[in-house]
Amino acid sequence: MSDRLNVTLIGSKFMGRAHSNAWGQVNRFFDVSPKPAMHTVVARKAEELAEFAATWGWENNTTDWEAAVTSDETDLVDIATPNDAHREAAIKALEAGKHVACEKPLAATLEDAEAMAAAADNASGKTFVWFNYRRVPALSLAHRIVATGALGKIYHARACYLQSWGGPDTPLLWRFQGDVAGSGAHGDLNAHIIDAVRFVTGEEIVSVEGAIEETFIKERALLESGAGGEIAGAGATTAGMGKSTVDDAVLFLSRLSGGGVASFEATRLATGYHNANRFEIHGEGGALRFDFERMNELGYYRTDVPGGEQGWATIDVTRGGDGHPYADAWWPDSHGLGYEHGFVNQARDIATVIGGGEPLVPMPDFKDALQTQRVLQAAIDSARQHKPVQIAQA
Ligand code: NAI
Ligand code: SOE
Repeated sequence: MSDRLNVTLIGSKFMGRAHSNAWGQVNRFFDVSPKPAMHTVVARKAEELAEFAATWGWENNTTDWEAAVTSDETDLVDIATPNDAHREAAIKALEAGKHVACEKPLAATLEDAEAMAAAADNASGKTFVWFNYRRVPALSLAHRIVATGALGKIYHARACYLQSWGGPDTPLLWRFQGDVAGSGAHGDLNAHIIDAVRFVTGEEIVSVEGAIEETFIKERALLESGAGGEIAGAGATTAGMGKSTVDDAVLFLSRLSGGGVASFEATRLATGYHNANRFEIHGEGGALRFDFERMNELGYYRTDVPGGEQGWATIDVTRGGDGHPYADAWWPDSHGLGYEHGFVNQARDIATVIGGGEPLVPMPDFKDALQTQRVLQAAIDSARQHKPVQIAQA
């Protein structure tokens, strides 16, 4: 096998930029084998593509995704398109013998996710899903702490993902179109925190006991041209109104495989919060808490000291010298990491797994992400049918 891993990326906007940065940085900070090479970027607007490719360092660019995905020169297909486009590109790539790294949620629907996982089962290529927060050092460390047994039995997991960009002025972007996104805040944000709870606790979510799904903003302005700025569509020109066909918020209660309980809340209308991706885990031997808005910190409450000395400690997780995951590859201790580092860390682990090595912390593949998708679907079923829903386990 050549030591070069030719990456073909589909998508050139928000995640297109985040992934381009990751593939561009990974060999500078990590010594991986095979070495990712930025072979081809694919997007729909030919007029913007050449400049994008030049800016980020892609060797080739094309609007023909099928040719790029099946090309003999492609080793890994990286999918950073809206959710409804994941299935076709992933299955085409797997059938062509490629490795596939796909953005979250795995798909717009459970049916698509099942088809993708089945295709992965029958393929020679390896699969990966960009649940990037697993590779934020605080989450990686939380996973490791729980894995040592330090928290003992887990009683509670409490997770929320709170944003506020989805107000009435935000136009009818693809994230508000059910046939493209599959769901709203639910698949967009609950997917991350379901994955985080599964990853950190090492437990599965076995049932949804009750759920609420709400669409507050029923109609939004129709886009006339382009999508405007990233996520909230700022600067887009609009004409007329159209129906939003996704949730703005979904909240649900669950049971964990170890006997504990968990709550989840995702919304894009939490005025005052911009990217509050949070969890708290309470076990018999201690507790952990995290908030992405303070991503370089992990809260840890230990009960193995005298009661009078117990209290929340705030760990600065960027001390590579003290063994914090991924931190040693970056800057001297306590020099801070940002959003983009999680993606570079994941690029490191994707290349390592393709080369036959081990990721620093567990990597979600299509089968793993299908389990998160089952939880997403169970929450919607529970909300719409007003009843508890058991979740099939892999
Ligand atoms: P975006 O709207 O910023 O960019 C989407 C890109 O896909 C654009 O280049 C667009 O031209 C292209 N595209 C759209 N439909 C296509 C199609 N049918 N075929 C080929 N290309 C198509 O969207 P964004 O924010 O980059 O989201 C893309 C994916 O990444 C989604 O699945 C989203 O859920 C996920 N995402 C994940 C994040 C994370 O934290 N891991 C953060 C943001 C998005
Ligand atoms: C918008 O809600 C968004 O960009 C999501 O699509 C991402 O998955 C999340 O990580 C940040 O917010």
